[in-house]
Amino acid sequence: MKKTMSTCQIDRRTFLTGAAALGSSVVLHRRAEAADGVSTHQHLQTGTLPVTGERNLTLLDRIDPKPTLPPGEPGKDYTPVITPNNVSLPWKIVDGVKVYHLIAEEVAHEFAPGLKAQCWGYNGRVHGPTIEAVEGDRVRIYVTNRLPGSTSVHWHGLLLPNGMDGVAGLTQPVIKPSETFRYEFTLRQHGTFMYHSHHDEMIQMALGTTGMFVIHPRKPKAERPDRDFAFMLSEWRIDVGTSRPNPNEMTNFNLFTFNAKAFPGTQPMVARLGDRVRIRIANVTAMNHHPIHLHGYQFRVTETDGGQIPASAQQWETSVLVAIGQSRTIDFVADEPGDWAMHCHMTHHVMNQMGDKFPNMIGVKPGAGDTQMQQLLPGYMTMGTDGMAEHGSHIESGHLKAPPNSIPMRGGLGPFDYITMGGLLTVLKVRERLEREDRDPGWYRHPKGTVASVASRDELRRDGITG
Ligand SMILES: [Cu+2]
Repeated sequence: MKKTMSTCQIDRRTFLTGAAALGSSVVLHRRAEAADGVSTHQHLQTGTLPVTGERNLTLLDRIDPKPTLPPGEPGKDYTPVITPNNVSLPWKIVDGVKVYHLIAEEVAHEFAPGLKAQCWGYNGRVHGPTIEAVEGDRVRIYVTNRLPGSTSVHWHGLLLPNGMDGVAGLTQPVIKPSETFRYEFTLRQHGTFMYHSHHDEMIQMALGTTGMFVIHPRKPKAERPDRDFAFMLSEWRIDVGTSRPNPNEMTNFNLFTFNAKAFPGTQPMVARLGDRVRIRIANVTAMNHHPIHLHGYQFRVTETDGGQIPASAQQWETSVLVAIGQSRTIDFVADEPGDWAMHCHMTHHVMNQMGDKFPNMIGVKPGAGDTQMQQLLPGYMTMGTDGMAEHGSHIESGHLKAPPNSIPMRGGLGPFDYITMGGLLTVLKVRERLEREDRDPGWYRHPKGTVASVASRDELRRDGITG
């Protein structure tokens, strides 16, 4: 037991009322181990600290338990998470405590090539870097406010002392511009969580002040994943030609993002054939739930933000609905090579900067109208009569010019044709061999005969297909 005590814990003894109180925290740990033969962290995870009958336990022990294990180490205690298009927040250990520093500030952010906006984020990023730690770690997070207005940070889903919850006005004063606050608590659970501003929420969150908080289990029940990806879903209103998200928007969002990137700005997930893959998805959009669909695989939904789902209750799915304020974690083995789309299944959420204030052109026959219009407006072209698929490809080919600081309503060039999805679309790239683990391997090269293509006359005749 002594070996696992951190310096920090020793320091914190001074806060306790005496040896009896210290003893009780040790007993607490041992009891938990003895009770079910598993480990303390599972009790901690559910928040059901086995305190019944512990007369010597102080209130401070209960609301702010001290760490009984050394800080978790990447590689040894967990497989570090990959946040596509983002990074994990660096930390250092001071007296057994993991120390982080978040700086809330204005950030010039690119959503996809061609579209930049002045957002609010942390440490030069939108969203903020992923905070990554291990169950049982004690974390100390400094938050410096370089925004023009006051702010605070809430640790969404975390079990912690009330005064560390970050709700400005309710559990703490606001963090004024140029002030730095200290948050400190012991992580009593594992799973996928978030952090976000909890002051002037509608404005600040709409501008990007959110991030992910991943806590790895101290002793995982299941095998560790080989690839562990984390995504935060967001939605924005950025009118064409403007350069700041409009936080007043209530319903008509026109940009939907994975880690604040819209396709084709999304960095793909890369995995080796046979890898155990975990994908964590968190949603702090303002108004929408997102059913995220992965092609080519069935996966198990293994965690909610309430912790691991017992194996007997895990469902096999092909889409997972992530409601606002929730996180969901899915696990599967990447046993099918290829480029597999992962996207929100709400079709308007795979659009970029789409307006809805135009007439329905489906089936309209312009006839000589285009030629007449071109006399007044050179280059005029009626669009949308057979759908909107051509919009992006017209821009790509130079037939249409995108307005300044905007991206096509849909997609980007794929290996075969123009991909008519933007927004909440990314790609899982599974390969037999990877030259570089962290590099996009390019488009998948399909084995001969495995790509859908125009049917030949012989094939049609052979199978009796006419018309
Ligand atoms: Cu969606």
